[in-house]
Amino acid sequence: MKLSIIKFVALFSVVSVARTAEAQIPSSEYAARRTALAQKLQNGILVALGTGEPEEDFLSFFQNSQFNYLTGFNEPNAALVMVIKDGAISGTPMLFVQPSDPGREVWTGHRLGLAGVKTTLGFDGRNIATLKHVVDSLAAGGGATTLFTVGNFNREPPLSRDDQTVATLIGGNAGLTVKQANADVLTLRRVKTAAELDFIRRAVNITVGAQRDAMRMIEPGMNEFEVQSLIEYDFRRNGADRPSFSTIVGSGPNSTTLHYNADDRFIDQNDVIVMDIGASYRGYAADVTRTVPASGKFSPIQRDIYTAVRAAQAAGEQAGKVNGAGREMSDAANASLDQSLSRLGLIEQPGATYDCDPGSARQCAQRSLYYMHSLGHGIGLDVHDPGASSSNGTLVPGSAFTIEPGVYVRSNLLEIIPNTPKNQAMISKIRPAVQKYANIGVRIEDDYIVTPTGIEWISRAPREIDEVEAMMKEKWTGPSPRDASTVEAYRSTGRRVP
Ligand SMILES: [Mn+2]
Repeated sequence: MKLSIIKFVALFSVVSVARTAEAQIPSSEYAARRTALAQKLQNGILVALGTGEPEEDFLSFFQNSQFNYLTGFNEPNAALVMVIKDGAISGTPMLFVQPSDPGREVWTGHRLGLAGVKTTLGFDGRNIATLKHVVDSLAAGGGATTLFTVGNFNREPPLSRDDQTVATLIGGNAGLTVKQANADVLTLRRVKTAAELDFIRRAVNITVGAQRDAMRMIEPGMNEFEVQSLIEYDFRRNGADRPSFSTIVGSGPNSTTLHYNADDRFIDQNDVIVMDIGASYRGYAADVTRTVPASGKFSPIQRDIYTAVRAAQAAGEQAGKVNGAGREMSDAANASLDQSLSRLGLIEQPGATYDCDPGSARQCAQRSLYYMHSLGHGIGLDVHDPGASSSNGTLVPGSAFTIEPGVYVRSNLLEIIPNTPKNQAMISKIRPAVQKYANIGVRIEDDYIVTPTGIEWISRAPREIDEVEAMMKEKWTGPSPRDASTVEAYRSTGRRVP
């Protein structure tokens, strides 16, 4: 079913309603971000492109993170233009937007329009239809030779929508050189402000609540989708915009697939279930994983793997220091995992390697047969956000990141390893353990922020074995009651802009 959009302009009188939209983050903070960007770019014209209208009807619009970071503006088909001279913004930044159109707004919702952009966000509001014309005159009049661009660009064909827009903008402006400024914006996004950290904390708290509810509800015979739906219900009713990535509820063999998200298998009594989930709150992402036994009690073999992963996570946590190297956390987690995997017979010994290509040219850690991702990543506007993490960078205050070791024993592991003499020798030793632990996948993922005085664990869902089992024993009486403080927090941070 598709509705066609009909213009109703003639039927509706134009009434301008005063709006009291507050920015979720103060306008002054957005202005400071633009000032910092101007300082990096020094001289030129900056054009940052917002996300277009979704091509299919009925899909929700979400502004891209780069444009959101610079403007806080949440309507489609917008562009930010600012002239930068000697590291400072010259004049008022211009925000090119879709003009008010009451007939169209009947279908797609309220637009701030040119005047609203000025009063609400402090930009010089312009009609998006005039973008090319204005860039032409800036290029001709101001003597700028560089057009800095922020948007979604492909390095090679097919050209993206934003590539095409930039091609149009430089058409006829032979003196203008295009330079992408995406990396400069990403650099600014590495360190989060207090307001950003507050939203990350809320996203994480909502996600922790969903983990607790899921632990209470799970029982064998349920489908993964029943668990997924409870989690996403908890997200939205507590004010989350949406899941910050596809909800992963993977039971049994699915627990060993890293990005499994079909979420449609019936859960067996002997399964573990990986729940890798995150709410997005006012644009900011959480990312928290728990792994639980369907039976409510970890079996001895499930306990073996779980204990190994939890020990690696604890080792990573302990190695983290304010202003230290993220890499040290990874190294500590790897060393811990090597000890555990060796003890369980899953690798030959700590530090052991295998031939990871058939020509035996490349050696990989045997650990990576079971743990093939990095220890963590930054979180922020994107679930994989720029910034220091437990894998790399320097853990400066304002960093927000995950620590998420895992061990995944795939049942066909030994069949997909290159067939070389060295690997055959390894396989003969590890085969019994691989068969013993087949189809057990465990990931434990928590979120942290770096303050001036320490690294704070902010995702306090049950995670020790006894805590998880105790939570699963709680009698399930339905979703957690409505949390008035969460709803109030949503109200007090203002509605999204617009
Ligand atoms: Mn993650």
